[in-house]
Amino acid sequence: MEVIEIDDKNPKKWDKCDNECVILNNRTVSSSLTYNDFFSEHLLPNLPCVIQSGITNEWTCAQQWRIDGAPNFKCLKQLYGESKVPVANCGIKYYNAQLKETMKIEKFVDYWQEYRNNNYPCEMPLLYLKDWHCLRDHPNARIYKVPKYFGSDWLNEYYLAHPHLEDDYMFVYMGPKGSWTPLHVDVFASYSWSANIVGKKRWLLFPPGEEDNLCDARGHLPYDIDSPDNNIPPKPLNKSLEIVQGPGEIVFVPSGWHHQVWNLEDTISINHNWINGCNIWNIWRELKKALLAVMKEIEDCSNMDNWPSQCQLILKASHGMDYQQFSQFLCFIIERRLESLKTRKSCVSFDTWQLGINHTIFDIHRAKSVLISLTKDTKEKNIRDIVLIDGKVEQLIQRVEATLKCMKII
Ligand SMILES: O=C(O)CCC(=O)C(=O)O
Ligand SMILES: [Fe+2]
Repeated sequence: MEVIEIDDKNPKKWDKCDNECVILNNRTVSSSLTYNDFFSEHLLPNLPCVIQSGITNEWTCAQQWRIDGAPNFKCLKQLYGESKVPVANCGIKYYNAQLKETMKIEKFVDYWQEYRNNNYPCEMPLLYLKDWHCLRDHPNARIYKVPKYFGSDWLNEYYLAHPHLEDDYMFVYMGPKGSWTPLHVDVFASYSWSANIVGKKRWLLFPPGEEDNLCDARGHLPYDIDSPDNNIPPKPLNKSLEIVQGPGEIVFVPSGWHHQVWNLEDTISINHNWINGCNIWNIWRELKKALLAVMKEIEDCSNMDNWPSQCQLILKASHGMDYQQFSQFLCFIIERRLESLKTRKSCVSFDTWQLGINHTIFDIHRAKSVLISLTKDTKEKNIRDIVLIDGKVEQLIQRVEATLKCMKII
């Protein structure tokens, strides 16, 4: 098992590098880039890149799912034909997304083959299989190995350790030439990575804040950045970044960057959403913002007894996570890492990557500082008792501080 580690032991240095957001000139990086360099040049400053092909070639899915540079339809049907998956219709807008239905892979592949064989006729619908939890449906199929760059993934670590929650953020996307994903920012403002097994994608990425220039007069973001119907004010869109991602290449999408994606050819990709110590402050900021929006939305009922709990319920439904779940998530990450320091046994992610000691300390430091901020916020909003049910969080913070002091880290 290999170790993922960072060079620096000093938490003060990490805090300074956050969110510098300078656009790099060269965004293509070699697959021999070290973990430490990816950490300091992309994760901490929150900057995108394309990792050259070389990593995906050895994956089982790359061998099974493609044939002569195209999707291997026969194999996909044989292996997964009976799986039920979400399929979007790229031609039908439903609220601010594409209309989705559930379909068997077998049926989707039959459609795809027919569409391709008829040279993508406009009379046929344009369907896109998205957000398929392939690993959850086939837990023993070792179809790919998460690249080391994405080995520190608190979100999927949490879900893999809590199988009863029956969720994760590890997906497969497959769709014909022309299928696309509307302009969006990823769930919780998480990072994503996307590896092309077959085909080519075009990406348009906007650094955080740049989306404000895309809004219409009513403050609404466009659904399709290419649509002639957009009433985007004539401001120069000088800060977008266009990427064409070829077969085998992996795109790293930073936290809070809006993006739109088009499949330029028949394409299959593996996509994960993830959170770690580098973007955890962004995740927390977005959660706070989302709660404020909910509070504003239902402020006319604020004299109801259980108004704070109602706000949390709506937050969970609309944002996907509430304060309580977020605090449990942070506590889980800290507990695991404290245990690893105590037992001198590294945390292992995806059965593959061992977290180095500096990385373990970095993770604890980051999770703890967000947890302190969360505790403070719950006190200010007078919701401490519905979020932090007992005194566990405060005790954990004390234990972390004692441990870091003892290791002469703070
Ligand atoms: O490939 C796509 O269609 C969308 C991918 C995406 O939005 C992501 O990976 O964050
Ligand atoms: Fe995305």
